[in-house]
Amino acid sequence: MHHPPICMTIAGSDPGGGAGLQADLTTFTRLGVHGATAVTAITVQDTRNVIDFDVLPARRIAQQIEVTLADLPVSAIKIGMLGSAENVTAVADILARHPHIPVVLDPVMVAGGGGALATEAVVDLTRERLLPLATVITPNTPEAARLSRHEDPARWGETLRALGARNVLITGGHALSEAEARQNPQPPIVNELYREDGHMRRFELPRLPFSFHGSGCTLAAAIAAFLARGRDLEPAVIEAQGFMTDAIASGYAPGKGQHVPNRLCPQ
Ligand code: PXL
Repeated sequence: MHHPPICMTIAGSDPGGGAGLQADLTTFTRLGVHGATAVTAITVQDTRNVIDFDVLPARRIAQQIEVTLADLPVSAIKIGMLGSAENVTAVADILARHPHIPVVLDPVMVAGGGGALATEAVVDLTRERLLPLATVITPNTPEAARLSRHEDPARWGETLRALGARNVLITGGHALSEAEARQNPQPPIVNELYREDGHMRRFELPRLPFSFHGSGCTLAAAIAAFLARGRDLEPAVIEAQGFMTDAIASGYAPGKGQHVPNRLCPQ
């Protein structure tokens, strides 16, 4: 029987529905892709900040992924919060056995409101084990600095590619200095795609004067959805950025804190 393309997200839960696997599933659905999930962590947070979280045991996460991959023809995998070093290892071991499935890795370190979602050990193992398995990684600028261990932003992209990520999309949504933030209108968001052919392509997206929760998850999930629909990497990135621009432009604050991208936006 015919069915939509299938994406799997390996991610943590955000009860407010703004980020994490809830963001991934709404993005998949909006983009016409069936969403499968492996839950890695249960966070307790509101639209302002993370209050607490529990991480599931690595064995339970591995089971969710393995049972699903044995049953469903998953066309792309998106990875978000993994929560523990053991989980990074377990996920890397499984991905290494499925080299034909494209992987979009969002190296989640902090929540939109600033709360830590990854330990130093998680960052180190992500660097060593997951980067070499990723079709594309989507770090924001603080994540790119931490993963590459480079102070010079001009070196982040190529360093991350040298560590094994096939393509690197460094997102500039977090990059405003205080002086830039005072400018009116605000400077655009600049994303840089370091491609596997060694070339870099720069994209400018409009910036809105709000702090967003779930934008990194949404972009990475949209790239995975377009890959599952059969796009090559660069067209998938371009279409995902177009979707993000619409979602951000019609974003809203569902609670008392940050805005979320409007993933229900018409396309
Ligand atoms: O956007 C990063 C992120 C990923 N995963 C979970 C989150 C967040 C941000 O808040 O809550 C579960």
